[in-house]
Amino acid sequence: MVRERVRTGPRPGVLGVVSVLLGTGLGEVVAAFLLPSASPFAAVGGALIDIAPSWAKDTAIAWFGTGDKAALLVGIAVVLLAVAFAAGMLERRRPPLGAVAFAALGVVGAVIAVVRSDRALLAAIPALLASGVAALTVRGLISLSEREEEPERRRFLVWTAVATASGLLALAVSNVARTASQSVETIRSALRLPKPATAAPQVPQAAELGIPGLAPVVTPNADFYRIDTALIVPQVDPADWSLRVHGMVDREVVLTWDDLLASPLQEADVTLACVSNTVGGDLIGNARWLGLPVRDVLTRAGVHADADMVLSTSIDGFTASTPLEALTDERDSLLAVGMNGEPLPVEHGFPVRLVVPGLYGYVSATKWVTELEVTRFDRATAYWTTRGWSERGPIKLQSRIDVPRGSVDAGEVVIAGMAWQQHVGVDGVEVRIDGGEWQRATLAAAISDDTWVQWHLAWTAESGSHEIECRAIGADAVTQTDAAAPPAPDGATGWHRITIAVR
Ligand SMILES: Nc1nc2c(c(=O)[nH]1)N[C@H]1C(S)=C(S)[C@@H](COP(=O)(O)O)O[C@H]1N2
Ligand SMILES: [Mo]
Repeated sequence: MVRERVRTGPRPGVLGVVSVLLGTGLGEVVAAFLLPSASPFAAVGGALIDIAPSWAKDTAIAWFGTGDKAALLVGIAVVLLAVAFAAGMLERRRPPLGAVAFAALGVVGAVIAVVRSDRALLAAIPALLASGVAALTVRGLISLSEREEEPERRRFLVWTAVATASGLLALAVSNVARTASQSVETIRSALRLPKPATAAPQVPQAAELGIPGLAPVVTPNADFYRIDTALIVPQVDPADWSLRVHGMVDREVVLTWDDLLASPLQEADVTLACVSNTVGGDLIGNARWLGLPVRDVLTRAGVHADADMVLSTSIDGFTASTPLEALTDERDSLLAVGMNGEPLPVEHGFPVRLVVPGLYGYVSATKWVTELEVTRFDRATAYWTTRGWSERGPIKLQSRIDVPRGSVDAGEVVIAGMAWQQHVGVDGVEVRIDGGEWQRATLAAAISDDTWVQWHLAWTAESGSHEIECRAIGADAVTQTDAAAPPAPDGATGWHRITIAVR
């Protein structure tokens, strides 16, 4: 027994290093996509730096140059790998102490990441994942390495190779993802957008009822729904961005970021909605957008009289087909650069996206937009229209009950919700309880016809189970239909119906 242990040499230490490589690799990938500030490498490395003796720090700096950021990171990596090596040796001699050491390091890393990050518990995930994977890997590989039989030996070699390769690959992926996202987010957060040439009127105070549980009439960017086909959010540097307007036009126009910002910008409150929103669903949000009217660039290009559609393309290849008329009529269709007073968040299309009042997002709201092709509906289709969704996508009249939810105490209860039919407007909302008479709810002040509107109704609730339904009446005097339709191909219809238990 003792002789065998001596014979193993440095191999367990190397396996410790492989395990840490795999663990931190996976942790880094998860952090890069989940929450870049929770990088376990940075967290654990930072902790090691804090506790490392100064001679170690000095040696690392002496080896790798004069204390710049890269040298510091290399230094952290060296210390981390040294600890990994030691933990591997320990695991061989006193199992499972090596694995326990990794787990402890992970807990320390998780605590540090949580403390350093503003997003609390989520930040613990990458470090815990990294240390868990490292602990399991070191246990598995070392116990496999002790088997002398041929199939086990081969399995050991294969697993060691797989773990090493996966760890290196994961580190490379996370590195690419992080450098890309950090640089564009850095550029974005340093940006100051110009003031609008045409400002939107102030949101009336009476547009916000302030009822707990009711959606706010202006959706904070952080809560705004997000829908797109992008697996990795495109990272577009405004300096590299341009918009090409071509197709059925008199002259091609290329607009740069500076051109765009130098143009007179307009502000507009517009509620975006997804065609996939189900009755009562929350794939809808309202924001104050700042941008250049699309009409202006189309006028510069000179649109041909027989064109009837604009095919917009994003940097990642998504396309949307928008009726030309919706971009040239009086409505506030924008090449938007701002959302609620800040540059577009990266996941909402930074630096430039389309916003068209009255149309579902799939036919209008192209994020990271780089191209407008003026064409015809009988000549081109777009991403979703090629997949069976309707060519035209006007937003349908809808209403939703936000409160109450679940159960309430008997007595005075506020029923409240949202109603919308962008670019047409909402005239009223009716509510009925247990299939009784329709009662007129009170509408909050509307921001505009292009936005949703809040509504409320007082209800004296008696104990038992009750069904509440709502329906809107459009500004065109048409009442919302009860005919149930699914989202495909052109938007869900039907009344929102909820059941409430009254105690
Ligand atoms: N580039 C790109 N833009 C896109 C999409 C997409 O998949 N890719 N999805 C569209 C759809 S279906 C909707 S509903 C809106 C959603 O915009 P949001 O994520 O800012 O809420 O974006 C639209 N713009
Ligand atoms: Mo959508």
